[in-house]
Amino acid sequence: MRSLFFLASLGLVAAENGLDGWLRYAPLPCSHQCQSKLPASIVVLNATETSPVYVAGAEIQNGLNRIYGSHAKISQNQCKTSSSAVVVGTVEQYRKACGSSNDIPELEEDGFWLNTEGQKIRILGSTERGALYGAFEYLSMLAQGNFSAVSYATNPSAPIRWVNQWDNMDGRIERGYGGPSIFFRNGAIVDDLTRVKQYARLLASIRINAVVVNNVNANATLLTPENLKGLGRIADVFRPYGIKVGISLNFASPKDLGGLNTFDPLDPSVVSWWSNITQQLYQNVPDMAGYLVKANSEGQPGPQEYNRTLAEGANLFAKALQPYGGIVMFRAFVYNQLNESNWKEDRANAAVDFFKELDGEFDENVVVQIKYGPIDFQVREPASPLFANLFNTSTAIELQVTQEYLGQQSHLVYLPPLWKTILDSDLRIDGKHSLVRDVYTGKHFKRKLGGSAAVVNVGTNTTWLGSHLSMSNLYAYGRLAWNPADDAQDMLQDWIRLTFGLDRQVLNTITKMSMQSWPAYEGYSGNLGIQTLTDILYTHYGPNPASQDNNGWGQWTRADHTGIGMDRTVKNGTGFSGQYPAEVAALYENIDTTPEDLLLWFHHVDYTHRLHSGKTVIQHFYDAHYTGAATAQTFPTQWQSLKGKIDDERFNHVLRRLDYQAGHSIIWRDAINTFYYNLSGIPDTAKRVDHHPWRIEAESMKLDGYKTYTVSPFEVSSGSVAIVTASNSTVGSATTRINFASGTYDLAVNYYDFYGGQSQWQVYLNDKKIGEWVGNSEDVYSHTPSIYLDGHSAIRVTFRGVKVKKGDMLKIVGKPDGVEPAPLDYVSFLPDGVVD
Ligand code: GCW
Repeated sequence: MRSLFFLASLGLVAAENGLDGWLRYAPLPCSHQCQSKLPASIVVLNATETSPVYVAGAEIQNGLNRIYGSHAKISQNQCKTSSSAVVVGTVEQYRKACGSSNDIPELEEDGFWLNTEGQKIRILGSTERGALYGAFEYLSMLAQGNFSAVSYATNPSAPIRWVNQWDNMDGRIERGYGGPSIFFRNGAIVDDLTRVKQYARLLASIRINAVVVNNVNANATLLTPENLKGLGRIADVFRPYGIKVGISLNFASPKDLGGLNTFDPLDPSVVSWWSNITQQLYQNVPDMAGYLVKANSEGQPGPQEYNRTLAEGANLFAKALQPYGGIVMFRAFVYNQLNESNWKEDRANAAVDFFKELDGEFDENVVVQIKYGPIDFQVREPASPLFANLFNTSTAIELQVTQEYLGQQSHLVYLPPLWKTILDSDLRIDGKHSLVRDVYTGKHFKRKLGGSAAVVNVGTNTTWLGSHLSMSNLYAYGRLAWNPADDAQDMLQDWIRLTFGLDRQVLNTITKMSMQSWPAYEGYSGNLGIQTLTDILYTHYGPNPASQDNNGWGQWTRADHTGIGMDRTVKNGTGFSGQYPAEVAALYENIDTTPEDLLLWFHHVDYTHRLHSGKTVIQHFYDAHYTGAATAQTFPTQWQSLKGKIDDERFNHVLRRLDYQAGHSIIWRDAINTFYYNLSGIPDTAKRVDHHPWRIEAESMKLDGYKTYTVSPFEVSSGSVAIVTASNSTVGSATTRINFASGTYDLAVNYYDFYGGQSQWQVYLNDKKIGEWVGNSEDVYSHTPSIYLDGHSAIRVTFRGVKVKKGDMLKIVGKPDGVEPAPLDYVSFLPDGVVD
């Protein structure tokens, strides 16, 4: 114990790989006051080792030991209310074992009461699950060095607090950035479920009560007898943590797997097929949470193929599940391909168009699961108007912890501030206060069911999501599912203390970076409600604004030479604004009252349209991209100030990503600005866009073994041209004389690193090697790698403090590997404080 503190005080913090997430129970000093508050024993009111109450006791024992080195013994079922003990169980178990007690408040389902009086601690849940939550809450206090006396009850805002994994049966994860599946491999459930147990522990600690283990783009083979058994094994691992298992279904399973000639939801053979499969599922998983269904969406089969309504489709499953108490989460993410030449067409209209008329037709155990915005997890969207259009239907909100459109965990983006813009939106239903969070939790329309689901997609990587810092999003998601009114920064700070310790500077620095991160990302990706502007036709990662338009996906910007934005007004556009209740509709209908961060979501305007600030839209774009990227440049330096305060393993892992993000934010900045400059012809009043005084283009260097290459899209390359080796076995070199004034510079090299090879580059100054690197980013970072030279593979490496003399020779040698021809875009010589 003592030696650990000694090491910590020397800055030799033990290496950590992230596996324990925020449940590390890192050692803390225990003062006299702390000693007097540590319970000597733990009483568990259920002795069955697989019960959540027993798990709670074991977790407390482990936590006390790891944090404070204390050795509390677990005793079972005997109540020691007066001595130094923590008692954990349900209220009912407590009353049985310890006699009646009238100080315990009324609790709702899964709620708990935490009562600490010196060394006497009571953690009582309305259910065993609630007791486990209380235990984690108590441990969270201890791990943050908090010994205050508390006595309070807390209850969940809603019964549905789920996560959705988009894991495929072959072990790959759709939009997964943390490695392959912890559940599946080669079409079957994995044998070793150790990681599943560790995931269960993390999820239980943030009060998640169900996990859907497979992709909504579902494979019917999950329902083979062998896999049903495997699901049973998964459920057995989750059960002690109070977590139920649910599965995604493929609507066509009766035909594809069952051999029927139809999957018509009203056909009796289909109905009995599903009821039979459901029965078999419950034989294997007696407490299964239910089904998640994506139907008639993005190529998935559904009831509409038989001219049945989506409600008829949902009710098919609802009826099969009803006898077992299961529920159907039916996704509202249903839309068709559209024609952009029709000014009135709009994918944003789809959810209300499809679901409003079905209100009241869903069975009681159906919950319509609605993505937070009308399109698809964009950097900014208004709240989905469907929340204001279902008066007699239970709903849940769908969030995305996995950062599909938000940097794919290779960029730091703390999401709760974005989520809060939706959760706290007042929809003014019937002219009355109606926050989105009161709608989906069931409060507003007085519905029993409701809640949240988040796409999480953890994988086998020890960081779970691909990056240590992105775990704050998972942590905060759980907190918001319990209480959507929680504050984004408060949740973050709890997570920081639990994940990185109690040092003030660590707390302040990570808080600052995280709170800056979403606004920065919005700054350098898509502004004023135009969406993320990523490549929607490929990996959803790097910049490609043109990909939004001229296709049927309906994520249009309608950008042309004079203007940009979707006219979603009733007056002149797609009519989308009219899907909101009157007051909100009026707000969005009028360009003067539309919040400016959603201006281009609702209105098509000229680039010269003036914002309230007096700036034009185009100038706002330019400025926001510069400001956003400038903020990202500060992240590595902010992080570096924590060296020695965080173990090297996590410190370096994070630093590498932040360095990468700083470089990629410049690629974003330049691509988007160049694209709109090119389209509008309107120059940046600050003369930054397409003006790069510190750059030397690779194509302008003396090339040997390298040739020029025209990059597509043009805007992701400086000057739209890069260089690649003449063949995939030729070593190339690019040489140039340096004409900048003698001095010390940071040397940035922009290149492309894609999947399918690990090229090597070396930089020489007057024939002296000053740096080298390998194109292995596909193994290092978490985003989906590209197989092209594009905005996803564009990347920057920086060598700091390089001393150069005017007239020195710079040479870069590139050695291709596989299909990757050691591509180079440009170099920048950056004087102190310059970002170019
Ligand atoms: O955001 C899109 C994703 C798809 C996903 C789909 C959905 C699972 O790009 O990968 O499919 O949404 O939510 O169904």
